[in-house]
Amino acid sequence: MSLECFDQEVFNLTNQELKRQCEGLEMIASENFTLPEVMEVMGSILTNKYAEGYPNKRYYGGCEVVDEIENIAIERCKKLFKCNFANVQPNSGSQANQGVYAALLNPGDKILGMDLSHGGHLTHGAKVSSSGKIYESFFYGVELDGRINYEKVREIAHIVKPKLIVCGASAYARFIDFAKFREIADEVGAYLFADIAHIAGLVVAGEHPDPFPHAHVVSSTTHKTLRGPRGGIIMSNDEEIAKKINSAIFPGIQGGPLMHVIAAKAVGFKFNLSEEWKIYAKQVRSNAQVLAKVLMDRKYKLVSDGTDNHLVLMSFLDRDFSGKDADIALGNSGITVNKNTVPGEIRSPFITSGLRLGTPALTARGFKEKEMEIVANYIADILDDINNVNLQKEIKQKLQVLASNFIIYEKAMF
Ligand code: DSN
Repeated sequence: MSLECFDQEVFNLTNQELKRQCEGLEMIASENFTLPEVMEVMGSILTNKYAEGYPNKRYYGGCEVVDEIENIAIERCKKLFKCNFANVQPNSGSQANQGVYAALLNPGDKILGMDLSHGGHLTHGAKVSSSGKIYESFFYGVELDGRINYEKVREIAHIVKPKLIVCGASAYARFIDFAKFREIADEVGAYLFADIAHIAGLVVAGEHPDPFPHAHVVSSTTHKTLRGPRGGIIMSNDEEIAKKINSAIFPGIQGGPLMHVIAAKAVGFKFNLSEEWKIYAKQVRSNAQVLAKVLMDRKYKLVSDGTDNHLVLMSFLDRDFSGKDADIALGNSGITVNKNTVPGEIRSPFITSGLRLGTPALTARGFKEKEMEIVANYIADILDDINNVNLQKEIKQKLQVLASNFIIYEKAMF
């Protein structure tokens, strides 16, 4: 029986979401469009199989086939990140990070990460996350110019003496200097952990400096700039760390791995290893450059005055509207973004003075510089006249026409 016949409610909602994704413009920096082939294997019978353990060391029978699949995913992941070890089992980026901490730290150990309100991530020690509850967390941030001041990181590290330093961010538009972070980590005897969830797709294409050989351990999600299925991965070149990571993920924090997702990760990695991938990643950055330039030409302030990667962070500290207002106005026009705090923030995290915009999903649709220029100008038009609901409606229609020329999924998936 088809899903349509069996559960019309969920079928209809899924189609509604498909329509939303296809008709609107997706500019949330952490979202992307995965491949139909990735979805095909993710929706396969592999979901039925329990496979606690690792290839050839399972606690269940019948794992011969999924062992092969996991080994393919591991080998492709290692090739992609040019490293000796990969664990492809984490269900998410957060669980990957939890696994890294569990492997390398004891409760109460000190960690130093980027402040959430400066572009860091919840799992980098935020007090509301287990990373800030189990471990004693300290933070570095960005300066008012929107950039990490590595000398300040060094000063804080020398005062705090953390056992682990986390680098990586969710809303940072500049390259991360992994070599500099390692220098600092070595000075204080800390592990360097790079969470490259946002930039992994650029890193593997040579469009962002590599965290290896600098980081002791690296984590990522597979669904952001990598365009694979939702999930997490952990990589290292250190044999001892590798052993600890494996035990921390299973049996430490996870049970049976999601074999359908691991297979989908393998399919995604195959795409990431192709020549086509390099072209995509280059275009993501080029589109972000155009977006940044047009917004700045239109007198909008960007944190750090531009971008090196796939995202821009707009600051409305000099405007009489908030990130939330901008998020709503763009949402009314069919452009999905998210409000974000900015350096020197004066509003609450629910209101904010900033907006984070990314180009990975539009680039996956085939948008190039010309289309980005059009979109960026529409964004500026909407924000210039933020209360003009008629303009928002008008632009929404125009953007639907633009989107219809860039079909992301050839046919309805359901
Ligand atoms: N939620 C992701 C992001 O939007 O950056 C991070 O986990």
